[in-house]
Amino acid sequence: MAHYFNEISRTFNEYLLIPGLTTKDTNPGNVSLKTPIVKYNKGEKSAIELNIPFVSAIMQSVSDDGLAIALARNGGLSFIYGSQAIDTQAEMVRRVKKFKAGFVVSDANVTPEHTLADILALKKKTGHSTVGITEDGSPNGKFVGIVTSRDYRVSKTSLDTKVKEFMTPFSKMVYGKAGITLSEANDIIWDNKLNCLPIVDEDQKLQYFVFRKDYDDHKKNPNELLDENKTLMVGAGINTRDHAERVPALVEAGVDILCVDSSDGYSEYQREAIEWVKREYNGEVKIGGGNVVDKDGFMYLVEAGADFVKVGVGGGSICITREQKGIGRGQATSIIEVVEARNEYFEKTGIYIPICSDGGIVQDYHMVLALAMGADFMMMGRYFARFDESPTKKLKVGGNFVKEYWGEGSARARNWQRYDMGGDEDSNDGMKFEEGVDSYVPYAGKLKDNLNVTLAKIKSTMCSCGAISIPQLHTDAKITLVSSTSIIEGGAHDVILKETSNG
Ligand code: RVP
Repeated sequence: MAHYFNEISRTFNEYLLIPGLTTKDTNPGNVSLKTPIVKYNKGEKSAIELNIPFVSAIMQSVSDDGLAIALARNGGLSFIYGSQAIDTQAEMVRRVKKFKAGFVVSDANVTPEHTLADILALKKKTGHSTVGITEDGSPNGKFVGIVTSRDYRVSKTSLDTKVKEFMTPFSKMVYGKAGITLSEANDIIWDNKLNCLPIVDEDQKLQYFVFRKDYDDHKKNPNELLDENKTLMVGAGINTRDHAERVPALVEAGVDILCVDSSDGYSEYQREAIEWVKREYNGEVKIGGGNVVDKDGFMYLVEAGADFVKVGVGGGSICITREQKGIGRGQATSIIEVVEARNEYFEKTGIYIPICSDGGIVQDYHMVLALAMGADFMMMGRYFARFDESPTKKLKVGGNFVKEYWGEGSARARNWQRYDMGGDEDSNDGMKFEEGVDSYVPYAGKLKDNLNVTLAKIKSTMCSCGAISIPQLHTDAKITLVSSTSIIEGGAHDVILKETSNG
């Protein structure tokens, strides 16, 4: 007979937190959101700790190098999407590892043979008025000059004027030599009253720009997630088909942690991939597994050697796996059961396995619920897709700004490896059916601004629960199920809302 689970499969929306004692020390300023991401032994510390409990989803529409840099600068970590060629994924990882605060790789570049019309088009596209002029028009080509808005007057200069006729040529420029520190670069900027200092190597190739406005940029990011060499940390998604080629390229690019990206992680393919990585790198390369939703799946991945386990099937905002295959489980129930298994395993072995809650987070308080239920960090797609830093297009639809957001199981992503069930079907031909949708999400602006509000809410909720750390929340949280009528009570009700209120 089939196994029946006794409890109903529930989502975060069906729970609320009950306040705990808030002491005078339990204030947001004292709250630490540090959290382990890889397994560790009792009494020791996790080899990688996040400064905020967020990772971004392994998705084309979410995690490229741009989002990875923004998130790591704010204390979290991105897993660069694996549904792309090995070399482009490795290149994204490399760009994050090479990122130096205050040193910007020029994203607006043309050759001296381009025209003012090209400069104006580029300015419109990138929003940047400083254009690097290189011999081949590439960001790191031989540097021959610079154009800023002070070099031309649209009303006076003809649009077909060649860049070489109005650019400030290299011979007249103050520049810094590759290898100088940010503070040395800033001294040159101040001494010469510059707005922007190009950094050039010994072959006169353009490396970076340092801008006056970024002078104390790094001081604004006290939470930065850095490795022991002070470079930003970054993760990457892998699949169970080409890991023998992909993993070495990612490791060589400097990746800090991997995660097997699969909609159903309870599989022999996944076990073999994790074992392969552990064997090949003597356990030194960190790798998470998933996704699972019960004890059996969790234990299977732990025994395979996973450094963390990712939980969630079918809860993602763009995910239609439950409708298409009838597979999945409410996110809250999944977390509760897997956490129980993790705690038992810890009791028995003294090894703590961090758990990542993946998908289905809608409200900020869902994040606190996920943590309170025992998750150590959470993976989000929709949340991050809304920001400037996500890789997708910003559009205006029906008078509102939106960003594109599509699932890895949608035809658009063509990520058949994530949904592959093995066998000799010709999966390379593409997926036979979709498990995700192509959608829009409301545009929300800069990652940092939104994150600051979210983190303030999380800290405030934790203080209400009487917890100033995630481990304390794990042990002290009090959680209740809510009835559907009490959900109505939770919103503004029985009042006539004014148009200006955002209720
Ligand atoms: P959400 O944050 O609710 O947008 O969910 C993101 C998660 O959804 C991802 O981390 C992944 O586990 C899952 N996903 C991604 N693509 C798809 C799909 O196409 N079905 N699902």
